[in-house]
This record gives sequence, structure tokens and C-alpha cells, in this order.
Amino acid sequence: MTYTRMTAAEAAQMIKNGDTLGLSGFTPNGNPKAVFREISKRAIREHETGQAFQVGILTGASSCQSVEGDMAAAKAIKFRAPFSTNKAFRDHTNLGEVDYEDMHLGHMAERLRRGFYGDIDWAIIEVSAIEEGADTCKVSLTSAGGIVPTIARMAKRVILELNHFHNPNSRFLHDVVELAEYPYRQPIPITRVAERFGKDYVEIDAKKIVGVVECNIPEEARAFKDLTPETKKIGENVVDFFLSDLRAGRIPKEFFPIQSGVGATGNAVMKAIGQCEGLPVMNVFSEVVQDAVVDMMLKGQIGYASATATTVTNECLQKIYDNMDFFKERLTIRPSEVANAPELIRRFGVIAMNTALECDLYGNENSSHICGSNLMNGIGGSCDYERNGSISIFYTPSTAKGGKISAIVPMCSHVDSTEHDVDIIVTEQGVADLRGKGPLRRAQEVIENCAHPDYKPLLRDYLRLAGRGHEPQSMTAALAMHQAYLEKGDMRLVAW
Ligand code: 0RQ
Repeated sequence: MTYTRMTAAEAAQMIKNGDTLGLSGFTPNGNPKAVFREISKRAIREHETGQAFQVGILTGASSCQSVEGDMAAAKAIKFRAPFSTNKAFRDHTNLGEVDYEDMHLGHMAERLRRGFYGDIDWAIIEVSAIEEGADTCKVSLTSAGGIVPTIARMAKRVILELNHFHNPNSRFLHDVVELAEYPYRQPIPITRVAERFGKDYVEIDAKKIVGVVECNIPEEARAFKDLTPETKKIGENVVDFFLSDLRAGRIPKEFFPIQSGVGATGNAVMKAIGQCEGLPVMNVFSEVVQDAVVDMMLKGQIGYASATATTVTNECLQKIYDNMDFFKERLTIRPSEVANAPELIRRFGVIAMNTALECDLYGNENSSHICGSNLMNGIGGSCDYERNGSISIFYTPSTAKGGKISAIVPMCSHVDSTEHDVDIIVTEQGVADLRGKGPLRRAQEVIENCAHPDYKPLLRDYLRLAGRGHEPQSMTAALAMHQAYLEKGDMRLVAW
């Protein structure tokens, strides 16, 4: 049996205004690209002739430029979940054009199953190989697990994007499974990062497969910014913290698995860990594996990595494909509801490490909204891990925009992880250990260890004027530094 082959333009022509599309991929990797390049062109054509054309886009996490960047620029996204790292998407969302639900990535499959996004009209899934059965089709996923098992089962129709850029044996990296819905869910049956319990392919009802689009398109993942003196120092401070917790016996000699979020700072921290001689071989239990982790695996510094995507550059992905025998024994790509499952994060005692935009004196953290209103990216899976990890770390450079913004503020302008879920804050200035400390000792630790010297006197003054209380805040001054930035362009110009 051979499924219908079609061009990307023919596939795009089948999508209707108002349809909801569920996509493969997690971060810019594993997304269907060929069909989307045509859908965004089509949206522009429809709009030029006065026709409405907007769709809902649901993915495992953020996606690539061809999906959310070009579609946002074409004003063709009606709603979107659960995460984005794209500038065009951010700009159009901040103009109020897109209904975007920024939510925990570990909840996405469950949200779909429980019907919060309505019917899934189409699943568009990037694959590296297809076994074309008459009743059942078996496909091999590429560089991400994401929400594919769920959208493949729920969608009314399926388009497969067979991307020959990927290794046709990519299935060896996957552990495909869909969790049951409440109240029938069973314990997830793994007790070690390296275990698998699913299949290495996704099964799809062959009747739903409308067509196969063949292409050869590299991933659109970006290279990381070079290390800066600040991000390098943050990495070194994280390593010092690990060594001190190891010495104190709070981290066992065999270490806990580590999770590291997206972005330049996260990648720099992993590089610093890679350069440290005093740390044992670690495992990674995370949502993304970035380039630094792959290099550390090849050097033997990381024993096993489990994630929901290889968010790596094309050169790095090629390294994985060229060493498939090595990586299939050491790397597992899982659906996001397993990779980000609180149950597993807690069971393994994962050390969670994510990047904040700002942290406040008491440990609340904001990684998603600038000055309260404007979206940066979203929370991604950070809160899945931070809430449930054995040690919850947030790091950030102590200032942004050439020193005009302090990342340590009296009160966060938006809160993603609360003070109850944050153990450690790290900047290039140092480490604040909030464990076992009440609000006032936390505030002193955060100011003295993490704030930039330009901001320390201001923050000390704030704490004095905030007065008494279990967790003192001044209702008039708590956001005055943010207001100073908005009005005068520099938080240092705050007048309490
Ligand atoms: O903007 O470059 O224009 O100056 O924010 O900073 O240096 O690109 O840092 O790549 O590490 O990203 C939090 C966005 C950091 C990311 C964030 C400005 C700063 C710069 C970004 P410019 P960099 P990174 C998800 C796991 C979500 C939570 C998470 C992120 C730009 O790590 O999206 O990790 N995290 N989830 O100047 C205004 C501030 C600022 C500020 C920095 N306080 N106010 N602007 N910037 N602090 C993993 C998955 O789920 C897949």
C-alpha cells in the first residue's frame, strides 16, 4: 500500500480558515516545515484578496520560524499554545493579535485530551520513515517527541511530512507512549533515567492519513550566542554551588539527574559544568538536550540523557546521527507528558535549572513577562521542573540592557515560579541559598550575594522603607524600579 504523495502546496490548500492544527516538534526541532512554508504563503494570498485565514497552532513547546514566525508575521495565527521563543510571534502577541496560552509543557497532552482546544482538525507530523500499512501506519519521529502520540490519535486527518534530512533510523532514539487520562492513570513504570517502556514508533489509523509530503529540509534551530563573561561566571557559580552541596552531603556522590532550560545562559551553564573536573559523571533528565550536553556525552561526562527534544544545531544533530549506535544506548526522546512528568522529576530527584528574567528579594521569579505586560517567551517546562525538583535553581545575569535593568527587584512584575518553588538564585555576582530561611534572611542573601553593586544600596533602602511584616513590601514602591525604567529608561533612576 502506498499513501498519496502530494506537494506541500497541495497539502496547504486543504487547510481551512479556522482549523486547529496539532504539530510534531518541541522547540524549533522536529516541526513540519515544508507544509508550513506554504500555509504562510497561502495566508498572505488569502489576506490580499480580502479573505479571512487564521488557524490555531498547538505544539509540544516552541516551534520554528517557518511555523510560528512566518505565520505570526502573516497575521495567520488565531490561537497558540503552549510556548514560543520566536521574535515575530512575540511582537504580534504583544500587539494583542494572538490568543496565546502560556502554560506548563507537561500539561499539554492532557489539555488536548480534555478538550480545551476543541477538535484537532489536522495533525501535521514530521517523520523520518513510514511503514505504510492498510489499517495501521507506523511512523518514526525525528528529533522530538512532544505531543505526537496524542495528536496522532485525536486529529481528524493527518498529513505526514517525510523529511529525508533526518536519519531514517531516528526511531532508535524514541520511547513513544501516551499516558491514560484521570482517573485511570497508572504509575509511570520507570525508576531510572535510562529506562524505556514504550514503542519506538507512533501508530496512526491509516484511514486518517490524507497525504505524505516528501522534503529535505534542515532543522531551523539557531546557534547559541557565545559565552559572555557574565554567563561564564554564572556557570562557574553553579558549579561551586554543586561542589559545596556535594561536600555537605546534600547531593549524593552519584549525583542527581540535571535539567537545564533553553537559551544562551542555560547552554553556558552546561558548558561550565563540562569544564569542571571535580564533578562525577551525571545523567540528564530534561526537556531539551542542547549542544553542550551532546558534547559532554561524547566526552563521557554525561552518562545518559532523557529529553523530549534534541534542541541542537544541525551540525550537532548530524553528530548524533553519525554515532547512532552510541546514542541509541545513551539518549531517549520521550513525549513531553513523560519527560516533564512531576512524578518522574520527583522520583529521580532532578536538579532543576532554568533562566529567569528577574527574581525578587523573597525568591519569586519571572521568566516570561517584561515589566509585567510584555511577553518574552513563556514558562515552557521550567515550572514543571522547578516545582518538583530536589533542588530548584534559577540563574540570570544580575543586570540587563547595559545595566539599566536589575534582574534583582523588590517585587517581580509577573510571577512564574513562586518563592515556595525556588531554592537557589545564581547571578554572576554569586549564589543565594534560600533553603531553610525566612523572608528577611532571604532578602539579605539575595541582595548581598546576587544583586549588582549598582543596585545593592537601592535594594537595601527599599527593604528599610518596606517596614515591618512577615514579608515586608511597600505597596507604593514595590514596582517603582520598573516604573523608573518605563519612564526614564533606567532602573537606577528610581526615587523611592
Ligand atoms: O534581550 O538580547 O535584546 O538584550 O532578555 O536574554 O541573553 O538571550 O538570555 O537566551 O538565556 O534567555 C529567560 C528569555 C533568557 C529564556 C529567557 C533581555 C535580555 C535579552 C534574553 P537582548 P538572553 P537567554 C524552557 C524552560 C523561559 C523559562 C525557561 C526563557 C533577552 O531562558 O525563555 O527556561 N526562559 N523554560 O536583555 C527586560 C529583564 C530582562 C530582559 C533579560 N529583567 N527585563 N529584558 N532581558 N532580563 C525549556 C523548554 O521548555 C523547551
